[in-house]
Amino acid sequence: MDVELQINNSIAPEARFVTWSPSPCRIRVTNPIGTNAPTVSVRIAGVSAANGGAVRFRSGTTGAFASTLTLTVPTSGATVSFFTAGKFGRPSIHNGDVKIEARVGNTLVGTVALMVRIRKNANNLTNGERDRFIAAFAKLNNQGLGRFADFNNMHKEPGYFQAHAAPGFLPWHRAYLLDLERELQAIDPSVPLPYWRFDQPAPNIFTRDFLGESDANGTVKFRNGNPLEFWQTDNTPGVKRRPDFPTSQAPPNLMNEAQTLALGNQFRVFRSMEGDPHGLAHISFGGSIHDPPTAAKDPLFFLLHCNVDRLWAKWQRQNGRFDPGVASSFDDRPTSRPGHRLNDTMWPWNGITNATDPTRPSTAPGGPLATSPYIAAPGLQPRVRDCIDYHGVVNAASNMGFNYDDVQV
Ligand SMILES: [Cu+2]
Repeated sequence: MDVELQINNSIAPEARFVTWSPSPCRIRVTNPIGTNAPTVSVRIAGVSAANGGAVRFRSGTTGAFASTLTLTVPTSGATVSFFTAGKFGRPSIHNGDVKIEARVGNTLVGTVALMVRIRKNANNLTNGERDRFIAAFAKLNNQGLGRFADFNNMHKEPGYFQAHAAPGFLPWHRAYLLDLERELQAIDPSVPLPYWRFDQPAPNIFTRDFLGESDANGTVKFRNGNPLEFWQTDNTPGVKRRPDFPTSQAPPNLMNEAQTLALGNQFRVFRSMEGDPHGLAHISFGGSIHDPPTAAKDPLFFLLHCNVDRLWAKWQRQNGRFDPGVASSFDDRPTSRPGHRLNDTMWPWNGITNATDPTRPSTAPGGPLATSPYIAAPGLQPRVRDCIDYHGVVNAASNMGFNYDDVQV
């Protein structure tokens, strides 16, 4: 007998990724030889490699997860649903380091390898995780000729007020990071976006093997062989970044995580974190990351913003702020400019330019938001409201498909 295990209801290898949130899965008998019974009892269990990811299961949309699950599967070939989630605290370190085995009695009847793909602290990555990330990022840049140019252009001056200084700041950057992360994953699906915890020392990030070491002139130096050594934006090679703090330490004077999370339990108060710590993290450097219109020229920008998004995610969990329909989850005002109200679509993914709406920039770089092989949300032209319930707490269909290593669901 053989069974087929479908992760995210798909047989495609590109769909074999899970987070802490439940992924819909299916099992079916593909070869019934060995039984005449109408159904068979199949037990599934996760098998983790050393330091690999770990998974758990449940049969329905509610209830507790367990390390094994017994399913009654028709021998006709009809599918049976179940759910798989990564076990919190046990993310993968590479693709396929956890597998699901299906057994009838003691006989192995099916297996599938997958990854618990989770955004992690960049300071703590394995060398393999680090190197796969910078390789994919450098490829997206392709020495200035790649699709990264769109991401740089999206964050330049004309788009400033689409994304900043208003309530949509956090949702806009959440969509922006996901768009970039999906492009990285199209290059290497084992790559999640890492974050820079700017309130803690992160010496491993500012090295020649990772995001580079700044010399006295603010030129970032990479080790020969680091794929970021060919980084190029706006026809200028290299990265300009001059830390105002010793990179063995955290930047001083910005709010730490506990202070940020204590800002208050209403979004309209919490969003002041756009200034401190977010803005202060940016201006703890000279160079391109200092100013919003040039900040996205520096790969570090995306790790800084990943931490901003993580802080929001942590605050959302702490205060239960996932429901876009509840006022405390967002600061929705009719007077906010377009792109910053709950039901507005966001530029540039909506493709709207000042040809039809004078409040929008003259171009909309990059086109629609990147798709995922198995996640429908937040859609090609996300609205602000599509970026709030990011892992599907209120509505499973809102799951954007990412989680953080230290943010429980
Ligand atoms: Cu920004």
